Amino acid sequence: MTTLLGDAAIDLAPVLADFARDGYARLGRRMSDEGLELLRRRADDRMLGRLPDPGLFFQLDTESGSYGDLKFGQGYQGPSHNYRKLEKLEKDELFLAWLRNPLFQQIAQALLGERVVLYRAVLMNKAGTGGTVLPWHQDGGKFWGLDREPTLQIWTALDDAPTEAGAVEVLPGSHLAGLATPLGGVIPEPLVHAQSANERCIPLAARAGEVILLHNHVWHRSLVNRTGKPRRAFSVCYMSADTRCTRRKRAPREFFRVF
Ligand SMILES: O=C(O)CCC(=O)C(=O)O
Repeated sequence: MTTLLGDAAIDLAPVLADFARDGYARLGRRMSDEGLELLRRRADDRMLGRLPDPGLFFQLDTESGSYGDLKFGQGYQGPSHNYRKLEKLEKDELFLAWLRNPLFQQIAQALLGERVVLYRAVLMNKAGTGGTVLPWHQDGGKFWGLDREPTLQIWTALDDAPTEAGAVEVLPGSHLAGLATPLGGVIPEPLVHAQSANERCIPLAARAGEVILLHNHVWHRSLVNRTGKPRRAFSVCYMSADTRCTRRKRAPREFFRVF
């Protein structure tokens, strides 16, 4: 397998201290140029249907940029660069190789213990035509159907993501207050105003290949892409292998073992 990971060494202690305090931490540029090239091409291949589908989840984006206009449950709808999300990317050997890289292993095991599983591995795409606003949210709560809260997501920019491309924005330290609502997910507007989140947020502009740790409870959002170029990122949620799925309507999920 080609080397996806850059070779610069990193001292993790300050990164993990930032993560604990702020709910996010920058790891710098970690994916090699070769890795970027491969994963971008693979993202295109998947969206354009150039490869057999191993059973990925697809969600087409809106034309309006409005979150309320998103449609769910429609799956793959033919070749398009305008898919907003591709999930289950652990089924793709290149994305799997990236999410299993030794740096991520070190971080995940330091934070979660030796045995680590995957909740999700998602390509988040804002096509050159704009994409959609992703409102303030937390990635956890009852909606996720887990017996404990997930805490670690590792986000990798596959393209440059300056603020005007719809970079991820965070409200630093907001994870320390836990879930804003028991359900989790999108944060109700009155709470957003009460926290002056729109005024106090920090945009995490990133260059292609940069990696950012995101605590699931840190309030985060991303706006539309005004650059005319795609803004793709790969986001992976890791959990302790002790985590159990609590959903009842369907058979409980068995989580994919990563490390
Ligand atoms: O990349 C984005 O626009 C959003 C990322 C995000 O919400 C996540 O990784 O949980």
